[in-house]
Order: sequence, then structure tokens, then C-alpha cells
Amino acid sequence: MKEQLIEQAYAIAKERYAAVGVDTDAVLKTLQRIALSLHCWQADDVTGFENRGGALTGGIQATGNYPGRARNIDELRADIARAKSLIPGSHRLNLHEIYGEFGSERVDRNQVEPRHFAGWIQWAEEQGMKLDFNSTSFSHPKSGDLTLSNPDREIREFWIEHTVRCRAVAEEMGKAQGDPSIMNVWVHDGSKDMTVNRMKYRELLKDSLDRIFATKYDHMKDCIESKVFGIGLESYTVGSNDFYIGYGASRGKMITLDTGHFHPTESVADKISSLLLYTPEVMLHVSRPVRWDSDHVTIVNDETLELCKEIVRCDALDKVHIGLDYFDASINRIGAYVVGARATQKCLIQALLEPLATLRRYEAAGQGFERLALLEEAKSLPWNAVWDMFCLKNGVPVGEEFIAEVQRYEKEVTSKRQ
Ligand code: RNT
Ligand code: ZN
Repeated sequence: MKEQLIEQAYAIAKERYAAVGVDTDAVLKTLQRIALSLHCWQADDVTGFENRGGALTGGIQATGNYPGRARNIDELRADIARAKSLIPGSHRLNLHEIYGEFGSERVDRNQVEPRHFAGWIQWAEEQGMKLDFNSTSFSHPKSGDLTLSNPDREIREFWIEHTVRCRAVAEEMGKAQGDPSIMNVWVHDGSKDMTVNRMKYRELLKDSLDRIFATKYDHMKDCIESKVFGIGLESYTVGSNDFYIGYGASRGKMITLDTGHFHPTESVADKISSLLLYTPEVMLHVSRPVRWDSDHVTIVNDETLELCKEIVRCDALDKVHIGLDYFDASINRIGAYVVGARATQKCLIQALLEPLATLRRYEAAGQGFERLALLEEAKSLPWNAVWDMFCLKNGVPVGEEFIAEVQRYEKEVTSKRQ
């Protein structure tokens, strides 16, 4: 009965969309091809497996202490697999260096090797997931306020070595999976109070990056992520937006746009078209800033919708890689994965269902009223019927049914963790 209802609703939606020149079957096929890169760090509040017992540093914070955090690799993998089973489509997994399989070995950041990720490579293959990667400069005794831009040569070399090794790990991942692993470099480097050395730290960061990227690889791609400020580093960020755009454009590197890393009224969606003219591809960290870079769970909101619409309007689905980046420790963590991933897909489906050809025809003819009217009408076209069909086709719970699944996993698994 339920299935029949979904099919009936889809048939009506299909006709309704056809009337505005949109092919819903084609949209379903396109959405099927869009892989989100799921961030591994939502399952354990960005803790990782180094067993240092240290706090999360580097200007980021996971607030809340909802019970059930993944405490080890097996739990993290089980949680990700569970979340994945409730998200339609095939997706990637984004690992941070601190999630390596170190066992009882004490492996410092400048000692990491591809072998520490062999287990992940194997697991990901079994799961049908491809891996992306991140160097980790936070939560370490040598993190301080400055890493790759540190004037202390020894500390700077330590982090250069770390990042160089991380690229070698990403290369191995890419080779094994027959598809480039995308490696993100985000460093928190900055200053709490005013600095009189803005240029000096940026010169050092530029030099470190040049050294890090000196090795050319064929199976990994680099991306670089800016931000406005970190907690405790409010006055100056070495890797600002301007810094990385200049660096990326001059070196042909991908820019990572984290939706929480800009001034609150700045449109991240508007950046896609400009970046794609000067940099080869774009990486996204889809998040939800609340008053600041708070990393709340992504939801369907105007910002995420506009972002997805821009990707489609720029015809850039193959050039924009969509990763998630949030960490809410105050609610069920598996549920947080599912809500954020599905919200991103709901925005994508609305973007794909936009009656773009007609809208562009209106615009070309200077018909501003008609363009505005259709944009408004498009908001209430039955996209949810197409979304339900997508879930049904993918064998995942339709609509709010996934809530019970998350609750069941909580009862059976995560609530038993101390
Ligand atoms: C921090 C950046 C960065 C991190 C992850 C854990 O502000 O957004 O991407 O969230 O690397
Ligand atoms: Zn980010």
C-alpha cells in the first residue's frame, strides 16, 4: 500500500514537472550518481584513535555529550555503516589522519604511513565506499597557534612532514580504489590577539605548501580550506579566504568551501562560478553555522538550497565535490549523519528539478516578472514525491521512517556504550 502511494504520487509529480519541461526520471538518474563524502568525525566528536586522551584543539569545538559516542575503530565503522544504510545512493568516506589504525603502536603525526590505513582501504572496498582524506594539525602537543606557518623551524618541519606523508596515504587510497582520493588541508593557524606579522606567517604558509605539494601524484587531488576565525584565534587567520584563493588559482589547486567559514551574510553559493573559472574543481564542506562556525547538522535551508542550485546552474556536478562537515555531540550521532546527508540530497534534488530552461528563456527575453513567478512556483512543486521515489528505489526508509531505525540502533547498540 505504502509503495503504491509513493508510486502514485510520483506519477502525478512526473506529469506536473513535465509541464514545466523537467524530466523526473532523468533527475533520479542524476541524483543516483552524486556521491556525498561522509565525514568520519561525526561519529566520535572529532576524537580519532591516537589514544592521547587530549582535548579537541585548533579553534574547533564539538559541544554536547549525548551518550553513545564511538570509542574505537570497530564502533566507528559500525556506526558509519548503519548511517549509510539509511542514506539513499552510494557515498564516499572522508577520513582524518587521526583515524588511522595505529593499534597499540605510538605513531606520531610525522610517522604516519599508508599501512596505517590499509584496514580502512579494505573496509571501504567491502562497503563500496571510496575514501577521501585530511591531514590533522589540531589536537596535538605541537599544534599550538601555528603549525605550517610557525616561525620555529622544528615545529614547521614537523607539520610539513606530516602533511607530506598524508598525501602519500591519499595516493595509496586513490590507487587502491581506482579513483582519486581528495585530500583536504585545513590548518587552524592564527592568532588570538592582534598580530604585527600578518605577512610573515602567510609567507611561511605559502612556502610550506609549496614544499608539501612539490611531489606530483596521479591518484590523489589536493584541496585547501580557509576560514574566518577559530575559537581562541579570533583576530587573525593565516589561511584566510584571500590567501587560499590566490594560492589555489596560482597553483591549480582545488579550494574547499566550508559553508560555516564565511561572514554570516556572505553567499557561499555565489562563489562557485567564480572559483570554477580559475581553479579546476571545488570541494565543499556542507555545514550549518549558527551565529558562528558552530558545525550544526546540515538542514534544508536557503543557504544549502542556493548552493546546490548553483552547482546545477553552473553545470558543474562533475567539478564540485560535496563533502559534509559538522559535528553535533548533543543529539544521536548516527541520526545526525542521516539528517544532514539526506538534507543535502533533498537540496540537490530540488536543484535538479528546477525548470532551468524556461527560467533562462525568460531571463534572456528580459521577462523579469515571469522569471520571479516561476522561481516562486517551483518552490512548491511536488519535489518530495520525487525524493520519496528516490528513497524507495534505493531501498532505504522513506520519509520519517528512518527515525525508528536510528532509535532501534540506539537501543541495541549505542546506548550500551559507557
Ligand atoms: C574546521 C574545518 C575542518 C574541520 C575538519 C575536522 O573549521 O572546517 O574542515 O571541521 O577537518
Ligand atoms: Zn570544514
